[in-house]
Amino acid sequence: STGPENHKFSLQEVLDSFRVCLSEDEHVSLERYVAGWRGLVKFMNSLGNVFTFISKDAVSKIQILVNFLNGENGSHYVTIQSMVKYELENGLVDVSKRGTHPESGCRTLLRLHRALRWLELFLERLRISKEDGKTSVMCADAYNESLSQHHPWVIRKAAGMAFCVLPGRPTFFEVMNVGSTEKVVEMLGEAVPMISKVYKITEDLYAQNNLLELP
Ligand code: 1PZ
Repeated sequence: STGPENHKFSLQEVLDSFRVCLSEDEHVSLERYVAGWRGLVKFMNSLGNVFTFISKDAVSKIQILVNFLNGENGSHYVTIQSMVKYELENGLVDVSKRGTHPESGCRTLLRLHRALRWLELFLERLRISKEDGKTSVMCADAYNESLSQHHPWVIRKAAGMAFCVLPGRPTFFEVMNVGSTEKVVEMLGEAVPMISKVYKITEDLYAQNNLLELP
């Protein structure tokens, strides 16, 4: 394969995963969604060790989904839509409180889905930021507007501390390995609407099935 793991890392390819995970009829490929998350984790790790407590959680959620994909019922996990249908029809989801299925595909993906909203908001702030923009502030604002609402106090505190040590905008853009600032801005201009679309499709699917508050 020519995935991002085989040569110099570029955030462009990672964000491309979120474009190619959508089929024409708006089904979301779970394998490609997960591949996108793998790349994001890799990117986050390249920012420094302080982010490992965040990436560890993402990695364990990615692994849960990969296990379903590679498991004997993998054929039901081809798209997010088929996963939801299969798990609900077979009573594989703890719907109101944690019980016999604490690690369903549906609840696991919901955590990544909520984080995807943070990513969308953060990347959009980054895109429109000026040269002296503070990544830590953009990151915190995006977080407070989205993911933080689903986190207890202790996690919010720890996340806030991690944001403070985020590298500045120039380093951040460099680590993306996309090219000049203009290139990064252009790339983000294409990537953010795709992420937004994947987010919206998943959100609608979860809303229709009453899955937005899964424990
Ligand atoms: C580039 C800077 C990275 C900032 C990332 C901003 C998000 C901060 C999130 C802090 C997560 C802390 C660790 C664990 C949290 C879990 O409790 C929750 C809920 O899962 P549960 O406990 O119910 O099983 N996990 C999440 O909310 C998923 C968090 C995934 C974070 C992925 C960040 C992706 C970063 C991409 C970098 C460009």
